[in-house]
Amino acid sequence: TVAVNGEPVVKRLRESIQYDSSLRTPKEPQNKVTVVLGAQWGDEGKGKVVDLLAMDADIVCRCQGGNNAGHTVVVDSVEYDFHLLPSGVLNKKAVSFIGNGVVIHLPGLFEEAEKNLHKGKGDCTSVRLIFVRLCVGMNFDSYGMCLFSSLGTTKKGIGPAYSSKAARNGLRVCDLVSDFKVFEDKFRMLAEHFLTMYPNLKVDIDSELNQLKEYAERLRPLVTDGVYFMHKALTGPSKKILVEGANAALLDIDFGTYPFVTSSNCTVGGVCTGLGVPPSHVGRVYGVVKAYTTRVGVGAFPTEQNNDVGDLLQSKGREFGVTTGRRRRCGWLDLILVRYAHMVNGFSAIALTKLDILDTLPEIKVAVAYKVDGKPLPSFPANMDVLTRVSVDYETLPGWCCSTEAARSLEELPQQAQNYIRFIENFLQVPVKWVGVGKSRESMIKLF
Ligand code: 2SA
Ligand code: GDP
Ligand code: MG
Repeated sequence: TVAVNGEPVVKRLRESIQYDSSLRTPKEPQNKVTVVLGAQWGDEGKGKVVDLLAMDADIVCRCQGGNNAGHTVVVDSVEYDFHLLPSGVLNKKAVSFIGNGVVIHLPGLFEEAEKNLHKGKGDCTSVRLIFVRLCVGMNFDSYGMCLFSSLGTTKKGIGPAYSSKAARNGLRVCDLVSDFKVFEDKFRMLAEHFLTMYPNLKVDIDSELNQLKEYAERLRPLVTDGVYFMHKALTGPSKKILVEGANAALLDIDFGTYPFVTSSNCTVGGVCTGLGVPPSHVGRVYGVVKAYTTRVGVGAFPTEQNNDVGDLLQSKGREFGVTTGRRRRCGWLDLILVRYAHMVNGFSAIALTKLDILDTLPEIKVAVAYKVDGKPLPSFPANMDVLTRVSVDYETLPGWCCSTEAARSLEELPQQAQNYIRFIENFLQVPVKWVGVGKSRESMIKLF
């Protein structure tokens, strides 16, 4: 023991430590986050569901992905498309928070904020917080997409940005808003690395740095340490916190149709790692399911319809990529795939969107089993060769052949449409909480 002022330190400390019995009493976590996730291959209508839930939210967060995402919100006939900003940004009272799991393209972020500001209703002054551990996607990252282009990516540099993060030479917002000289050195090293990998790449390093210096100034007042921010929000007075997933379960880097996936975890685990939120604070997890299936990009798609049905879904559903304008591939609802997404995410309930797009079909098919070589598959295959070879067993349900667009309650939907909803609920053993019958906020029927 060391003596300080003649007293033994160890003894003095021991005497002053109290036994806190309350620590042993289990406590309910205070605030929980509500999560909205895509349950298929993306573009299920997450933006619309988030906008709806964000109307009384205090904080709206993005936890993964980047500006590959394209989330549409329609309010008073004005259409907004969000790529990096959370779709809840239209609620001026809510703070928008972009978490560390996101890869951020700074020119894209500022352009998006300005574009929406000019649209009239979109007021992006509520975008106040950006996590300091967030990775910055560089302009030259998109060049690296030549590596990934056979996967049908959005060419937004998502793969290279996450690759740099994993390779530990990524640049983060905390670097950008700190000593710019240190950032500059790191930036030059990363640029050299890309120039070595891609000798044809042209990078004007000095002009990139000048631009980044400007962004650093604009960004600084928006930046905070997200772990402390989220902790305070979760443990302080009651707050409604919403998390908007980007992309979807089948595009998840671990659980999706690898390698035809994106580079982040789009399932519920991405909420914890992408925001610094402990699992005990994850509350309701809503899965967004389109009433049929779409996929943009390359990869197996067992229920794809390369026929009149696929064309009808594509044209009536206006299935074009929000970020790239690519035509989306279309097919029947695949409940094997959605059930798999539910296994990973544990959905509390489902938002079933775009039911109105099925209005004119006399018969509607739903995938209920996969077979390979005539034998039923017990699970959703991890191997893409197997997924390409599956034959699909369908349940055929009668269509309703009338418009559902004006319906605002379950009872106002035709009986066949109600049966379609019940069939999905019963198969998945998850309740359907909302049904979408149009693009606008109002055309979302709440079932309970
Ligand atoms: P990336 O760019 O590396 O993330 O691409 C990898 C795969 O992930 C798919 N992906 C998407 N799928 C659906 N929607 C997305 N967002 C945009 C939209 C897409 C667009 O809302 O429409 O505009 O094309 C999205 N982002 C990534 C991608 O198609 C690859 O299969
Ligand atoms: P996200 O990426 O999941 O947010 O979805 P996208 O915005 O990429 O694509 C969904 C598209 O469907 C958008 O154009 C939405 O406006 C539209 N949409 C969403 N819900 C419905 C619905 O219930 N009915 C119709 N007709 N369109 C919808
Ligand atoms: Mg989308």
